[in-house]
Amino acid sequence: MSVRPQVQSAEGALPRVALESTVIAHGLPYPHNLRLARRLEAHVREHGAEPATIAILHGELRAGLTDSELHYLATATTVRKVSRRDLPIVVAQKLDGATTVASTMFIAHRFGIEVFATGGIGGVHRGTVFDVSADLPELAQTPVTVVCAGAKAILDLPATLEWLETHGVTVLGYGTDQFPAFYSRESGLTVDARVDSPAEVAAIVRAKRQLGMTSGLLVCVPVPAAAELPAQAVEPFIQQALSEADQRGIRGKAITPFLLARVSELTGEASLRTNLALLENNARVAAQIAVALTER
Ligand code: PSU
Ligand code: MN
Repeated sequence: MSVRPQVQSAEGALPRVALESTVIAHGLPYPHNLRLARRLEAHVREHGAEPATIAILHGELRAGLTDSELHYLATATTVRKVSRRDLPIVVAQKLDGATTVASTMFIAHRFGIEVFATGGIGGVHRGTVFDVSADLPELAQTPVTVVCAGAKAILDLPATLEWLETHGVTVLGYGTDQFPAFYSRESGLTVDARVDSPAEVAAIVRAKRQLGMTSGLLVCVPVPAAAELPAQAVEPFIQQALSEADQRGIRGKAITPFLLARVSELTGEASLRTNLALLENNARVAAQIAVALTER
């Protein structure tokens, strides 16, 4: 395991925010992905926290990457998408891996990082094939606060919320009563509580800790209104992407990157702009929460 010096010296002092790398290597096209990776780190710093982009390089768990390592993740085609089940393989075989929400949470927790910003979490997929993202059971078992824009709209959102409820994951709406739908601010589904400040989130994290609960916490931040895509506008494109994935037999870990890329093409990159805007916004909120957690 290895931590960059600035991240290391921040231990116990500077609040830290973990960032994932699957969105860089598999979620967004070059050069948007590299620009985004750099911007997320800058937003976290501007808000008083230290960013720690998580990845696995030559089998080593890493928290905090150099700019050339970010560049490598954004351009290499040999970087594997690593979820929890892939971790022992990439470590033993000394491979390079980009981490999903699940494996980023796992590694962040190993490094003592409590707050993590992402775009949209994985969840229960639509359709008849049984596919539930490893992000959900990770939220049920790893005590990291995940700041997201809800679950990706390509998923079955009601089923995803039901799964989280069953497994005891607290779902907060940040400035909203609704579970946001990634590209859109509203889904018609409700969260467990609305919070309106980083301090309110920090109080809930502390209460969870005092109760001895070892689950994660989901903080759902709606995409900024100016970048929102109305649900009715994106839904036909999601439907089309889903049926193309079905026809082409795309399954397993390839399905999420395929759907995100296809929806981006079909919306003339409008969904790409929305995806970037929500990621940047989540990094800012996550940094504010990390700072609030260090204040007593
Ligand atoms: N959110 C984004 N872009 C992404 C992802 C999330 O805006 O690329 C990634 C995350 O890493 C998430 C993963 O953990 O998609 C989910 O993949 P799967 O459905 O295969 O578990
Ligand atoms: Mn899956």
